[in-house]
Amino acid sequence: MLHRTDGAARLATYHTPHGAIQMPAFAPVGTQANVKTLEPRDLHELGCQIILANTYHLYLRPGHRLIQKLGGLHRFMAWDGPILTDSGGYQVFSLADQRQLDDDGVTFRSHIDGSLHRFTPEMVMEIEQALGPDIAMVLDECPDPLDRAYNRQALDRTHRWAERCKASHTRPDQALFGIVQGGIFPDLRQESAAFLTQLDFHGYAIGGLAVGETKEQMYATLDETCPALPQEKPRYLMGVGAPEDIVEAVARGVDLFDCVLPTRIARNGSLLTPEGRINLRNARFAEDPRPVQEDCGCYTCRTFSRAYLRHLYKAGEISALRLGTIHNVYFLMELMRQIRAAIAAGTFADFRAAFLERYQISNQ
Ligand code: PRF
Ligand code: ZN
Repeated sequence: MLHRTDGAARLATYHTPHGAIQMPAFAPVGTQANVKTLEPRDLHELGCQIILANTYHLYLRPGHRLIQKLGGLHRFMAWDGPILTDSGGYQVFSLADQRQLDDDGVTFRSHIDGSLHRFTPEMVMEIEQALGPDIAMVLDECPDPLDRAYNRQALDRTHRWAERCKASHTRPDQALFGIVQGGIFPDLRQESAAFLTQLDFHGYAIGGLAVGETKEQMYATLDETCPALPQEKPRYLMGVGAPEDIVEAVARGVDLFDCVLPTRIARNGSLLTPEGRINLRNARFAEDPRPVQEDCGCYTCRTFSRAYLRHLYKAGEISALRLGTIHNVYFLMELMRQIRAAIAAGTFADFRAAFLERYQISNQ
């Protein structure tokens, strides 16, 4: 349900069988039915509203039938909030060995034991319906966003797969989202948005971005794509989670994000602050008595100094990974709360300008 807009930014509530999601929202990634270093009680305490899990990984290990037998993904991992599963299309392309793609589906070797498997739209729907997340994603192909010929040809296949996913999806308690592709090409994006809109999905993802194009190209593609999607349905930008990209995408009409960024960089010692990332392994923090972020309400910042956390990282203590992850996930949850508050107050443009003025973009 759309509550209000502020420019193109949207404040909405999306209802699932495991609770409501206040949007714009960010979903931490729990690829293997686990957000690395965190437990469900941590996720609740951090204010996480929804998490993402991966069909590709859970199908290969421990298997969707086993998870189904044990009561589905929610019970299996003891997380009672909303779950979204990615379809495996993207993971087959980025992780599996020896992929062979045809119009009917994709054959690949497991990155775990080399065994041979095949994903078709029907098989992926079978797996996602067995896993039982609140939101399932269609099988898609994510091409190089800059290659027009490849995107032209992949788009027709992605659209036929979307039709087949829709036709074989029968769980009434599970939402199915379509995935818009089309690289950085406005006409292909518009065609994709129009085609998927006519199939009437519960929500729409924007795929194929943050995979090698520039930020300017990604933002321009969002400018073209968002207005072509239905107003009343949620819009989900897949695999995006850098704070500056979230703010820019919300400004263009995106409602939902997922990314490994906060959890992955935390395990490297890289922590998010309103000024940008800091790496706690850096010698300049050796005697720093301050918390990671002065005004942060997370457990890590309320309890430990930068100097102590740096010591844990340098000494290879596993607690460092968890304490860093707690801060980074809290930072993103707090960013989303601030974004929602700004949209509610009609001050999102000011929030965006102030955030981007203060936040130094870096990749370390
Ligand atoms: N498709 C799917 N999952 C994804 C992507 C995609 O294009 C991306 C691209 N950023 C991340 N995850 N199915
Ligand atoms: Zn903190």
